[in-house]
Amino acid sequence: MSLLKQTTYQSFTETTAKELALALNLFSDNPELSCKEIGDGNLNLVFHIVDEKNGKGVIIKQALPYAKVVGESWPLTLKRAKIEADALKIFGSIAPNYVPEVYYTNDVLAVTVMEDLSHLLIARKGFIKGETYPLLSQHLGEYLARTLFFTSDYGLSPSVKKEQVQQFINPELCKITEDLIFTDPFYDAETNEFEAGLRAAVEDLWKDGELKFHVNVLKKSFLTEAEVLLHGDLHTGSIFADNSATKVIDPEFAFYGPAGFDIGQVFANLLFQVIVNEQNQALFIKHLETVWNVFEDQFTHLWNTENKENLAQSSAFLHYNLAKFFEDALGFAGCELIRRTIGLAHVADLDSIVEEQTRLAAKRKSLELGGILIKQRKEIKDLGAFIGTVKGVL
Ligand code: SR1
Ligand code: MG
Repeated sequence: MSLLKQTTYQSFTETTAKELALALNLFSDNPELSCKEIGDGNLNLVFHIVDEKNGKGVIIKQALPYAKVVGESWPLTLKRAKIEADALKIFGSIAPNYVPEVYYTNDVLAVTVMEDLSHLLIARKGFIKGETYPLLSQHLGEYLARTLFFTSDYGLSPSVKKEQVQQFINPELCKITEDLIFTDPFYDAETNEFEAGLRAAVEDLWKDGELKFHVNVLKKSFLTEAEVLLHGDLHTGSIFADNSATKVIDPEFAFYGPAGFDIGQVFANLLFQVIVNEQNQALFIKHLETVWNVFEDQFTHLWNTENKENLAQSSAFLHYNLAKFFEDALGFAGCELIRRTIGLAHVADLDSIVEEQTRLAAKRKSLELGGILIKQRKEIKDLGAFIGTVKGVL
């Protein structure tokens, strides 16, 4: 039976991925297709299919019924493939420059076929190789402003927004975040993973009642505040880039949540480079500033020109929202810094540092900065204070 008509799920091999690409007629006549599984994320299979005749390629992404990073003992819903495809379509219509084009989706096979981005590199990998991607923060600021405004109650009508809230109910993937970002790193959970040299710092964190109070407040916001459609996993492993282009991929964690969450994940993952990349530290601090400045400018513009809610068009209410997003983003960034250092699913920015004392020092800074951002987010009122706080830890 043609793969296109299949009524049950089967996980793909390089051969079946190629069969699907052929059945979809995505290539010219008699293509000579090659296929390679290139997925290096935590959850999915990713096939890169190329017509060797002309170099044209597509990506086929397939969700596995379990979390690849742990194995079959951690079952995971295939529905995430539909969430991801739907989110790519919505984000693509709002911020087309920054989202890959979707060619085909199949909910039974949990498959999305999309634009080949293999001319770009995953930003985290590029950073570790020494790239700095000068336009990345401008692009991310614009992506954030457009996606967070146009999916809010103010960019959509409240009734359309409520339909989207329903469409993006994503309990299993949200539970991963609730556990791995907001819960497990703050007690002696089995999922945690850290080296012996960090134990004292980690135990201090587990004993810090004030920190745990603030993490509870942030977790409550994540659980309850349906402000905007979030990407939900916007770290630098979810971004393809080169010196002129930026594409945001992998929104399988998408759901309606607090706007500061996506901004905070971008902050935290740039902060890892601020911490580890002494040579380019000033450039990554500039990236942090640019993300927020561009986001604030463009969100303000959209608020003033595209707002569906007349009463909301007040500068005081706009500034109330921006201040809330900023405060939340600092807190969420703090949680991301801590979880990527001692929880499940680390970042190569830290783990690839070969020299042990240098690596441990970077990880301690990440934990310290994370704790400060969580506890002092209300006092860190603006970008200048944020950067001052970061520099105080370096
Ligand atoms: C079991 S999933 C672990 C992590 O991988 C994803 O990319 C998310 O960041 C998640 O927290
Ligand atoms: Mg991902």
